[in-house]
Amino acid sequence: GPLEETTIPLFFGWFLLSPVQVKVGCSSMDFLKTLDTLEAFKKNTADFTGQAEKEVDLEQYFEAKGSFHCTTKFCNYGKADGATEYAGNPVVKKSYGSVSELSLTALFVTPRTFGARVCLTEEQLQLWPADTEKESEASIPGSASLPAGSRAHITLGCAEGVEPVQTGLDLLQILTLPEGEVVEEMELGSLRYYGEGRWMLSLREPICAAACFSSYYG
Ligand code: 2AM
Repeated sequence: GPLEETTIPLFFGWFLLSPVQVKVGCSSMDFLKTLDTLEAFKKNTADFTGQAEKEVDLEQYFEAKGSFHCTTKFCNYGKADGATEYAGNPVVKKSYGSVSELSLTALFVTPRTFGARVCLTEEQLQLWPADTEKESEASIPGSASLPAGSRAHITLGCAEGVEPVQTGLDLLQILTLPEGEVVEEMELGSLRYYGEGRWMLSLREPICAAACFSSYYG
């Protein structure tokens, strides 16, 4: 009946607990504020504005997309491939409601998205669907060869008109490129440029964020 049909959520993931929502929000805003004042960034704003050396206010450029979380499986209420299997996986059921620490190891910015890379533990990887990185091979050649968990991220913001699904694709794309040159040593870590408006800051100290494994129905 209709009751059973509605039990699969929009997505499963780790949802940051409220105190760390604030911490991650502040650190990421600090990064944006600094990034758009750097000479290296200012020289390369055309990918954001379409105009050479026009100033960009990154804090205005990205819109927040709901509360911070790291999606494990997008289920689309059961319509996505593998959704039913994932929801029924014993590890998923057993872990539901548990809290663990997410390790945020990098922040990245592209003309489309702003995100944090998440480095999953062996235990957290058990909740990561095996073919996640393979699904994007057609649009991002080379992504299928990346280690499982490479796409794990938190969407921190999206440019106008961009859907959050883009953040993971932008991350995978950066990871398939040769490592960019370090353009700036920042207080938070080393900033690299990957061309076409793609920036990644490897954090000196990963941000530890307590998060609850759960799901979102919307
Ligand atoms: P995100 O994980 O990059 O933020 C609801 O739309 C959530 O599901 C968002 O968090 C979004 O992106 C994620 N999402 C939407 N469509 C998706 C897809 N096709 N594959 C993976 N994640 C998706």
